[in-house]
Amino acid sequence: MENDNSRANDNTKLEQLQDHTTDTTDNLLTTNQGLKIHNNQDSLKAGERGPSLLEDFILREKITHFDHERIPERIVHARGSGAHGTFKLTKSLSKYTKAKFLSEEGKETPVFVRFSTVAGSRGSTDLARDVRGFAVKFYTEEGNYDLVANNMPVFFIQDAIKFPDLIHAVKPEPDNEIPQAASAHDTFWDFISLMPESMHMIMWLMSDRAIPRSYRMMEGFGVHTFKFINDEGKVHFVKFHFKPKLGVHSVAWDEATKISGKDPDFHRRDLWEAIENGAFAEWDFGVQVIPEEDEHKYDFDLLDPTKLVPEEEVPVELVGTLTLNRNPDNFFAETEQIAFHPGHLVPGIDFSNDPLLQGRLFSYTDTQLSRLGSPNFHEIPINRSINTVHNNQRDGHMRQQIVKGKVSYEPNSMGGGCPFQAMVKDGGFASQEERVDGKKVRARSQSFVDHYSQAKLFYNSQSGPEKKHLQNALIFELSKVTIPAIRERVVGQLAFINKDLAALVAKKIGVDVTKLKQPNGSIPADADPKTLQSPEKEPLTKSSDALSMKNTVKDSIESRVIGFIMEDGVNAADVNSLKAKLEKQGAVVQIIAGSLSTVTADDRSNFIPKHSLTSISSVCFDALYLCSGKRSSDNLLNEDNKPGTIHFVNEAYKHCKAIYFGKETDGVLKASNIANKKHEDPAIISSENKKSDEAFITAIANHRVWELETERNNPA
Ligand code: HDE
Repeated sequence: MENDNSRANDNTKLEQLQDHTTDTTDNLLTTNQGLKIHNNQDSLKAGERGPSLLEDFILREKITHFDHERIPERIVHARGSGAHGTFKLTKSLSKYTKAKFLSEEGKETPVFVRFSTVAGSRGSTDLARDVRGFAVKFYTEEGNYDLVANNMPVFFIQDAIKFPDLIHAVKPEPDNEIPQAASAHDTFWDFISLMPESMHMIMWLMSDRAIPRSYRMMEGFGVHTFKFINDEGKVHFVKFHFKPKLGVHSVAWDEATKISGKDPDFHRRDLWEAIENGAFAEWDFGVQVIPEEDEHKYDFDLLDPTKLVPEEEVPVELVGTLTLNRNPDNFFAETEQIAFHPGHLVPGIDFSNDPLLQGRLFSYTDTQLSRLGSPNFHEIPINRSINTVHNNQRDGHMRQQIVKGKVSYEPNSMGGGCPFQAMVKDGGFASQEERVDGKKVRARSQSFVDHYSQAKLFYNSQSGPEKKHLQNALIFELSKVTIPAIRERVVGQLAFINKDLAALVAKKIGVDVTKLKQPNGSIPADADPKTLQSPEKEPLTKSSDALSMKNTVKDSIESRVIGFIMEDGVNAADVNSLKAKLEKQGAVVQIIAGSLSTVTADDRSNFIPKHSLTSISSVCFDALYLCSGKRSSDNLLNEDNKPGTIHFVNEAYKHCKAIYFGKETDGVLKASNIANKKHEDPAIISSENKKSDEAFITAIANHRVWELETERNNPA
């Protein structure tokens, strides 16, 4: 695939960024004042061995800048990676919304997307079991529109007032700052055990969605219900979706923990390399649209962010494509300094009264003030709107814009009344008029008090292997909880979702289910418990195909990383032919050998290994090819290489990956666990298979044979 940079550069936002981009190539070193520096090796001293002089402004400038080059990391979502791209509308939504970027078919809007984990620090591993952020900034002609989304469609809590509690519980514990980027600890599960409303989200968090194979293989969800408003002022409720063209795929938890050691930047590297290689990441953008009059038609409240709208009840209409096609030039200037805010709106989109969303509307600007340090953060190049900004706000730290004239107030006559307010017909934003009557109360709607039905829906919708992974995740996490009463309370919560699940987990974490006295939820001291009891309710939709990754797209091997294991004597013809076929379909082939020394093939041609058996492990690959050639196979089994080769193969087998044994590699097969396989396994391919190359490609596209996991993990 060719890297189509011309396409990547045709973008108004990128043009704007060019004005702020510099390149040191062929330039002389200067101070920040533009003074050319003659000596960058020695500070100014009183004598060669004497003390440094205060007058050394070059030393002072350099050290001072260095001393201040860190800013506070994001309080949540600190670890992230971003990329530029475009959003192309394929189907007009003008009957629902007047937002211009959603109205004109074919219109392209520049975007910057930042993916993130939530709990860990900036330097933490990408493979933590966690929710992923999926924040999209659309640089529209009407101003910036931010869709600050996650890779899971629901959230832990129903009201923003609980967010600091949730985050304090999941972050490292305050006395010893342990553990990093992990929810498997006492405080998180203590909080969860007392928050029944979290249980639907817990099902998602314990599922494989929390350990994606790639940022490019996860969905994005706006979570809250938003509103669309069209030209006539008619309102529809809307839920936003991004569906990855490559399908939704995950790694196994055992792999996740190992990748965290072998390559903690796994997702960041994957996104970066895919874009550099021209394998642009793509998502379909979709909406679930609900007429305003249907607000109360469902068995849940549309304003409750712990609920999703099943696709069986409201199908997702695909209306656009999001493509990420350009890596940032500078991580800090772009990915770190980008500032998202769900309150960055354009006409035609508005908020619902979801109490979680309402609280977010305060938080995001507030946090930028401490993170980026000034109310002028909108002037940082990555945050600038492509629509010019005119208002009477002025001054403040690091102000960049030079606004001419004497007038910075309104109304004014001295400035001719400018800048004028915009009429609605000229694109002025007017909040959707909504009648709101009510007593001032600190309370929650009774329509929010169903905490288990959609948790059941999610669990019921999972395939067998997905359920197993979810159970194992709960067992892993709860086994790290040191306080028995917390483990008991969580099992009590699980029992409201599925009794077998609760019993299974209980057995593994030392909880006796027969002795549980489980209160149905946490009850504030002054509340009437009856009004807060979550009912034992079944969801209207019993099971939803869209919630299982089993039903995802499995038709592509694009950008899958295939390890070719070889040694001297490898059959060059077979290697080159398979490599060409895989690369034609967009896969990435990487050569692994006993060492990084050049491999000499049977025809005296050479292969240069990218990795050695000891520098990487199978967890960093999607599939393996044991390259044809008796001599290569024998060399892979010599005293030096055998442990690495066999570990590689056995581990890939355990993780349900496709493994292809080329000609005359029986020796490796026999020495591995695969020799003992008892059942037909479509992802173990031998050169004797008919159309073996094609069978390998199909197996890679299928991602993993999760259904054979038990068999593959018990080879003897
Ligand atoms: Fe956020 N969230 N959040 N959040 N959020 C932040 O803003 C907050 C919530 C999400 O890549 C912070 O700039 C509150 C839901 C993403 O820069 C902060 C509440 C969803 C990102 C903040 C929520 C999100 C953030 C931290 C509950 C999914 C990363 C730094 C009321 C729909 C954006 C920052 C990026 C970041 C607050 C809940 C998504 C503190 C108070 C629900 C993807 O403002």
